[in-house]
Amino acid sequence: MVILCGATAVLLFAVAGCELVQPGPAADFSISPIVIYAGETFELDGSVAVGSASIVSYRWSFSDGQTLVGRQVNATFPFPGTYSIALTVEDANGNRDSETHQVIVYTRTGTVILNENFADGDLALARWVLDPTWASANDAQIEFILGGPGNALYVHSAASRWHRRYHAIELPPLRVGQKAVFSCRIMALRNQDFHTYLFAPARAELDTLVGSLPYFLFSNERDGSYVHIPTRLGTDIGHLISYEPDVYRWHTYTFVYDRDSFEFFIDDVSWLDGALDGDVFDDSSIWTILIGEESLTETCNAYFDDIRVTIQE
Ligand SMILES: [Ca+2]
Repeated sequence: MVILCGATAVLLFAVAGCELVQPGPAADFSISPIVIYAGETFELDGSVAVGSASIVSYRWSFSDGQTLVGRQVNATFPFPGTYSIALTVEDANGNRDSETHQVIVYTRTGTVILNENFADGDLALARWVLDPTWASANDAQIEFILGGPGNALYVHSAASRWHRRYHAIELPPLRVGQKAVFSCRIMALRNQDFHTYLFAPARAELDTLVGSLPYFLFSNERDGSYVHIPTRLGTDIGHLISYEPDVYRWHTYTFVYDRDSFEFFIDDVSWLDGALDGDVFDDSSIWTILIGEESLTETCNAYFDDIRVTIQE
């Protein structure tokens, strides 16, 4: 106790008795432009750092590992996401201060996140991974269709079970006004009993619906097409739409999502819209596009092609 009091007294004496003691620097900086896009240059300006002694060094570090030196610097984040930018300044007396700002790096409108047309044949099967909980490995293949879309993914579950394939993508953060557009061309060869096919454009996890987005399901066992809307608890509610897919004809299924709502189209005709449950698009983690088919007979089949994810206004 005595030692602590003495140290405090010495410190107070030193500060009070030295009129030349100067406050250290206070780091701060500006970022322009305010909205930052992946791959595009923005400027960092540390001129707003102040202190009574001149500042001799400006060091920048980004949460993706980039480092820069200089009062004014140009920088680029190659990928969309949420990052931190830290500036550390040091003055002529060796005093330092740091300031950190969070930035969201967006994707330019019009950017194609995914464009899968299965053009490279069987190599595409490696990208579209079999869901091992549902089917055997031989229940899908790539087929070439003359006069049509060329290669397409042919899904033909030959037993009363699902065959599903999936592909992981990372959705970027959406700026206000931007939407994520998922579309897929599907052709059904439905000419017998029980047949179901699925287009689930963004599922949070493969084995649960929790946190997933609305998806499309056709089931002629239950008389029609449904848009299913998952709830926060992981169940979902099917909304019957009156669309009846005809056989041997391609149709384009499109989901448009913004941060608060969705709309579902078939061949550019709007069938259903609604609110999204929660703020699912605030999470830019990995999402799963899931496609699949289930039938009792070999003659119920589905083809998938031209799966696209784009960012639109
Ligand atoms: Ca194709």
